[in-house]
Amino acid sequence: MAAGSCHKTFKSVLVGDTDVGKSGLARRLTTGKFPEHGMASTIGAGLYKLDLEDGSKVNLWDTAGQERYRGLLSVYYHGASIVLLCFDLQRFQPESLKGWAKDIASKIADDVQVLLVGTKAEGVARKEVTHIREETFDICVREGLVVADAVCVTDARTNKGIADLKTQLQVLLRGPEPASSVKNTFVVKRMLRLGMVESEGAPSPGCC
Ligand SMILES: Nc1nc2c(ncn2[C@@H]2O[C@H](COP(=O)(O)OP(=O)(O)OP(=O)(O)O)[C@@H](O)[C@H]2O)c(=O)[nH]1
Ligand SMILES: [Mg+2]
Repeated sequence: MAAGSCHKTFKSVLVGDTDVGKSGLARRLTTGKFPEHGMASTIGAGLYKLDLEDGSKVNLWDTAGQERYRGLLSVYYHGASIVLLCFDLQRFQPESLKGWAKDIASKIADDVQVLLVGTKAEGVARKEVTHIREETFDICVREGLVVADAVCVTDARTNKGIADLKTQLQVLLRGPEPASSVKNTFVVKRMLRLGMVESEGAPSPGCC
């Protein structure tokens, strides 16, 4: 930590298929701007510096979604606090998300938190977004990937959901919820529905 600084710098990683909008999101999160004229597909990874309102600093690694770079991902997961698993709400591909969930679950350490981030929400009906949110949770639960109790719905081009995503990052960086609140999560609600747990909690959906 730099002298005089009282905030730790966290590591976070953006992953997901090529073209889902990871780099656009990284730009919007860190500069407040969207690259309207497009960006080249990422090669390897790019590093963005994100300063959150509570003073937390995040080194945000924007990884390449193309298949040929997948072998590098373990390096980026190492030491990360949060993995942002991004998927395109306009062209949602459940099979692909399943692959990501399985792969991440096999590669990350127990203390890494995973946040689902839907991208390109512009023009996608609310009902469709709700359906996709539920499906993403179900896929992750089935693949054994523990995810945060929220799916962030964003559109980097229009700035939709960006402030909520930053808030969610702050919440996750503060650390895990007390065990007593875990049984009320949306994830557990989905697990109950899938018959993966038996006892009933008092679920309240979390979303941003
Ligand atoms: N409508 C809309 N288009 C977006 C958004 N974010 C990105 N795009 C477009 O989607 C395309 C791909 O965006 P990128 O951010 O480069 O995608 P990526 O996930 O970084 O792709 P790789 O680097 O290949 O992994 C570009 O044409 C962007 O302009 C968004 O929030 N809304
Ligand atoms: Mg990119």
